[in-house]
Amino acid sequence: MRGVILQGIGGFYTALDESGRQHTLRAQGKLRRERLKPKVGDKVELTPSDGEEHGWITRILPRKNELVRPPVANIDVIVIVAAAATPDPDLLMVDRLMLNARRAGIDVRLVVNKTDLAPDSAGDIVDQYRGAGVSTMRVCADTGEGIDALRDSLKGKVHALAGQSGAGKSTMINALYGLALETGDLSRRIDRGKNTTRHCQLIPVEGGGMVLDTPGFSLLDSEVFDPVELKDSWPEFAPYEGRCYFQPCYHATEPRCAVRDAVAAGGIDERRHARYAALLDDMKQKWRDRYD
Ligand SMILES: Nc1nc2c(ncn2[C@@H]2O[C@H](COP(=O)(O)OP(=O)(O)OP(=O)(O)O)[C@@H](O)[C@H]2O)c(=O)[nH]1
Ligand SMILES: [Mg+2]
Ligand SMILES: [Zn+2]
Repeated sequence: MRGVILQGIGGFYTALDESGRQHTLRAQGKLRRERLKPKVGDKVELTPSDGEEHGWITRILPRKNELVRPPVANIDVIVIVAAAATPDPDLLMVDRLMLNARRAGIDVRLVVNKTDLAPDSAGDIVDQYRGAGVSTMRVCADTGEGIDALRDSLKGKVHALAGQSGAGKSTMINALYGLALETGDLSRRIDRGKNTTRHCQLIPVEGGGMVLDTPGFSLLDSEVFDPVELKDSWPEFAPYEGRCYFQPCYHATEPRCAVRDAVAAGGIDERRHARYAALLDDMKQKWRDRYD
């Protein structure tokens, strides 16, 4: 029998089988010995419980993509949620999430929430991502504005919401699908000293898709790779590739750089380029330290 893992806590997994039944499972010893750890989103072969407390996961089917933190697999779309205000949007974090999604081979979208609080800031964020190869939407999870269009665009897909703590991911999922996930305001978060959402759970929703709520600050670890590859994840640079004086060019501080010229001429957003340069410095450092 086959199923998909919806959640895993303390070595116990919940899987949904093809007929819509849920199973409590553990990973078979064989998988543990091979250090194959099931992830949320994994498609598995399972043996249902035969009256015991749980059944068994006997095989993990090949993954189309996977992430390390949170440990999830087979995600179709990562929806990055940024608040127009409260909290102040951290666009460096947005760019980091976008990079990690792209490196993992997962389609990515940007949704700006809380347009009720700061419509101008929402428009400004969207402007910064023109040409960045990411579709953007503006919504208000509180009033429901834009929520129908967002739901339509995600129909039938396995989608994960990621982004800053307090951006409104859980509120948005509740508005999209009539759920009642726990949400929290800032004071509550500070009381707890962490995110309101604390673990990952895949939830089947109308239309055949599934949604994954993730805690803020997840999905931020990136692998360490040659920094010269970083620019490949900034589609707005692509039209200028090969036109710089130095080859290869990092498009950061080099003279006679076609990308920097485009930034100066207003063809590429200056702030998005500045964040790229910051992430590049970061990756150069990590690359130098990779054997430490
Ligand atoms: N004004 C306004 N407030 C919103 C909107 N969406 C969410 N909020 C509020 O923002 C706060 C944080 O929302 P959550 O949904 O808990 O945020 P989260 O992104 O899930 O946060 P973590 O689980 O900590 O990562 C709550 O008080 C929500 O009521 C919106 O569109 N407008
Ligand atoms: Mg949440
Ligand atoms: Zn260049």
